[in-house]
Amino acid sequence: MTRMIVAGAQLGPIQKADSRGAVVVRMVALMEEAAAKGAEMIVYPELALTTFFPRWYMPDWHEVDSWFEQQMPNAATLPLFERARELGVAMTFGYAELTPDGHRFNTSILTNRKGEIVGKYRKVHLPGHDEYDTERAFQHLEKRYFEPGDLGFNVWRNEGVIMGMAICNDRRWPETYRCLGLQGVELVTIGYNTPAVNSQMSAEGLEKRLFHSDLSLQAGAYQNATFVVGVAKAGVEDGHPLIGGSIIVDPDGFVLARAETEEDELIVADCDFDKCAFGKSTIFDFARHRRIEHYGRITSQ
Ligand code: CDT
Repeated sequence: MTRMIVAGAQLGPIQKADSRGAVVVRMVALMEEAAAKGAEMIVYPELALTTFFPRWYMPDWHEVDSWFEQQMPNAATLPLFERARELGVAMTFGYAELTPDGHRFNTSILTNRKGEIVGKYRKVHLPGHDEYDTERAFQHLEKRYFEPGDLGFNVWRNEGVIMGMAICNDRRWPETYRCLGLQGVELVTIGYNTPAVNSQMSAEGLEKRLFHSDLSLQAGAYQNATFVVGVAKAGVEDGHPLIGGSIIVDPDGFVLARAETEEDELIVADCDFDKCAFGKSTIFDFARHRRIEHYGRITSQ
């Protein structure tokens, strides 16, 4: 029987001027709260160490690179890794990755309870645009600052649980969960930074954005018989509002825990991973019920 208390560590806003060190102090505080509640796994948001910098157009690539990490762990994040090892808490968090050969990715890593990195994911579905867009109320330049991830959707058996990662916009695509589901995933972790308003359509606001986030996470969980943890960076960053709404979802698609604020806030759920087996062996027994001869269009266009 595999049971684990899983925590989602929603972060409130990170301003442009906030240092990584200051953010890590906040992340450690949430980890200590999680450990006190018995959590063995903690999930932090996408780009957890900095403000959501893709909202800013930067012509100077030196400035761009100041938002990226060239090593993980590094001096700023080492205290987080050390505290994770001391507390025996596995974790996942997102950051902007600059590789030694100059590639930039929107990345997340997964550690075991010894603070060792066991998995890495690079965001596949990059939203937004790659040049300054005068038509938008604000920019979303992920396509300028990141390349599409080159690692695919993988899973790792970590601390007895089959875990997979995705990042923000990935949560809106059924293919994300299905690629992980086909590998037997039991826990999908997804950090996000989602603007509370649409930069191209003024009528869309917070309520609809929260609904679409829930809808995507709950459907992904149910249709793949897996737990899903979606964790926001929330609140107003330098005048730009991000949604909260972090949730932990069970394999039936029910929400087990939900963040109520747009601040640093911990949510926890006692996850019985044996609950994944029923869906995986009945209605979503992929080997018996999928009809792949009819799915060609999904990968051919
Ligand atoms: N970070 C991220 O992927 N955000 C997107 C915003 C889409 S609007 C360009 C999201 O899907 O939440």
